[in-house]
Amino acid sequence: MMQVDHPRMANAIRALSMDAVEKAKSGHPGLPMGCADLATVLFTQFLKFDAAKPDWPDRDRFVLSAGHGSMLLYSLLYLTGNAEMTLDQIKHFRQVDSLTPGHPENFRTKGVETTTGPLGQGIATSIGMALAEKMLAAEFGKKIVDHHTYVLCSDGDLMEGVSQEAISLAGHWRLNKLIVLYDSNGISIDGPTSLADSVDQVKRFKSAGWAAELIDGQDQKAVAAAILRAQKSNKPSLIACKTTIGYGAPHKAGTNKAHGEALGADELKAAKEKLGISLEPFSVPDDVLKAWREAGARGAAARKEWEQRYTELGPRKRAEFERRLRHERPASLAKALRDHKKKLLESPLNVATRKSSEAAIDAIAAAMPMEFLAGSADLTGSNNNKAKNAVEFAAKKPKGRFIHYGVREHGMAACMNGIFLHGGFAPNGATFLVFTDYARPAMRLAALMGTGVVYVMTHDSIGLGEDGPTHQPIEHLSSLRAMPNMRVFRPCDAVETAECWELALNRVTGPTVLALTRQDLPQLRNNVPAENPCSHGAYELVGAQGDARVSLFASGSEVEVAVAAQKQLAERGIATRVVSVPSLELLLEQPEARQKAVIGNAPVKLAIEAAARWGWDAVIGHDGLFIGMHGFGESGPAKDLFKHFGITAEAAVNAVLKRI
Ligand SMILES: Cc1ncc(C[n+]2csc(CCOP(=O)(O)OP(=O)(O)O)c2C)c(N)n1
Repeated sequence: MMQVDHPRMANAIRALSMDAVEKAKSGHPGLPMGCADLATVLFTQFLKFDAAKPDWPDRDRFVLSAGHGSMLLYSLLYLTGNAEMTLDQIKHFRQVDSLTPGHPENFRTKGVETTTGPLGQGIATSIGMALAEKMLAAEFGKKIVDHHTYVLCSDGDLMEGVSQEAISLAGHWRLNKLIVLYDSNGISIDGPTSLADSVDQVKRFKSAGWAAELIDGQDQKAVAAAILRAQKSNKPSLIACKTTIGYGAPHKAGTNKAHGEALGADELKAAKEKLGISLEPFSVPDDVLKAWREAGARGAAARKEWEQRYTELGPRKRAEFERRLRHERPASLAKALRDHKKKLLESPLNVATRKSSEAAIDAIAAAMPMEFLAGSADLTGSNNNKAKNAVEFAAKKPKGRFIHYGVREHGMAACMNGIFLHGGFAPNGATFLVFTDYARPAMRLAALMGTGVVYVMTHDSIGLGEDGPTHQPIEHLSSLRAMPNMRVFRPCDAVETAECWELALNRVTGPTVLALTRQDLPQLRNNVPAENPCSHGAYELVGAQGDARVSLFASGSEVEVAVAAQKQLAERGIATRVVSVPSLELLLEQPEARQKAVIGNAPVKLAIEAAARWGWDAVIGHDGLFIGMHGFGESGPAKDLFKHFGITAEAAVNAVLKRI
């Protein structure tokens, strides 16, 4: 490899980052300038990757958790020779349609492993990647799966609460191939971090079971030595790197002025002069670029050796490995669910949908035992998402496929993103629906990135009863339905639950919430059509005799209420139909003709859902009738609560009679 001074290599990152931010008149030069040294060491000496094949399965993962420092990553992609990351892209930093958006987006830019920007998410997602590596290595062998997950995080990442959840899990699981470089520059937006923080991060990580040390992050030899130590550790490693934000900027370095705005022409010029960089914008000396390109090709040999070993794996194992990485479901899944649904028709299950879900999971896990990766945030017995035969995962049991996440909903959701992005597994995680609030930032990133994860969210309404209003979700269904690319299913019985599970698992371009009841429900469906009716969001469950004067719409547990109301209205000679709406937003995504056909034109439209009305007007109209919740719930037995809040068949009948 050709020899170019380390400072000149690092300065190429600084130059591109300063220039790109200056041209965009927006961005964050401070982090790339401060971290250029440690990133140069990592990318030229340690990171196993081949710039020509950024998706090589056994590459090391690099997560820039401090996504605001995106120019660091874009500079590295360009310098190492990522084909799509041209200098032109760097010049279009933060512009519409560029591959260089403000914060790194994995679905836009090859070589970006995950979307970061909301601080804390990157480090939390990375534990899922490291976990998936550990599990997949145990299954397919170290010859095929053997890579590190490196993270670069900032002060802000470590201030965010989700980092604690992630750190605790990584330590407990002994994810020793997870190596976090912490850009400890002591500066955040408001000023020195001492304004709001006095945590000893090394002690913090050590207490969570990590190897942790503090080094000079501007000293290339110290960084290299620390990474070497980390690679040998039997614990996850924190390398706290003391750095100077905006390193090289004569007046702004070491201050919050270097954090999040262009340096300005004078400071930029002075910084370049001080660092010995050409004043010509976006220029990288030929020998420096060549050395960087060599670093980018450094992993090609390792990649080719891996390909050889991979060939030796044999066609069956290879096909399985590839199918798993593609997130393609095994053919046996469809059959398993078909058989399960047939069984339901023969012997109906009149149980809570969380229990129906458990029955579906048993069928699913039998069809995909190694990739169906469930877990719960300490509510396993309530969420019912542990398959009968599932083995619990532990640091020393990497083939276990049920994860006890502890009381860490946010960490769980972020971890699931990392597992999915790594590839090889279909992760699902469980808690109470109301606690999606605790997981929401990671759920939003899942929707944005399009990770096909499943949230098993039980206790989905006042139907959970005695735990009261703190535990009873009201606005959650509406708010999750409002999130782009989030699918929400609220099945009404055991058959719909199986159908929704099937749709959830086959949805690999975005996340799915399964909202499930605590209370028992009758099985309403006695047919299983070839085309999954839930796939259109809604369908007519009970038809009217003659032209319908009333359409009743309901989801989940309230479909039972609607069916009872329909019977009473029909007895009074009022032609009424019932539409089951397992997914309101999916119904609203259907072509107009189908929506019209399902919604129908009965003069009276009534929706019943034990939750907020938001969203239902699109079906029932502004003047439609709604029976549901208008405020928080209350503690009491479920049956009493439905009466108390007027969510009953009688109330529905009365509302219709008043209107008709
Ligand atoms: C969850 C979240 N809250 C707030 C922000 C806005 N923000 C961006 S960077 C930053 C803090 C910057 O400090 P630090 O993490 O130390 O980065 P550095 O200044 O060293 O680049 C904040 C608050 C964010 N991106 N994410």
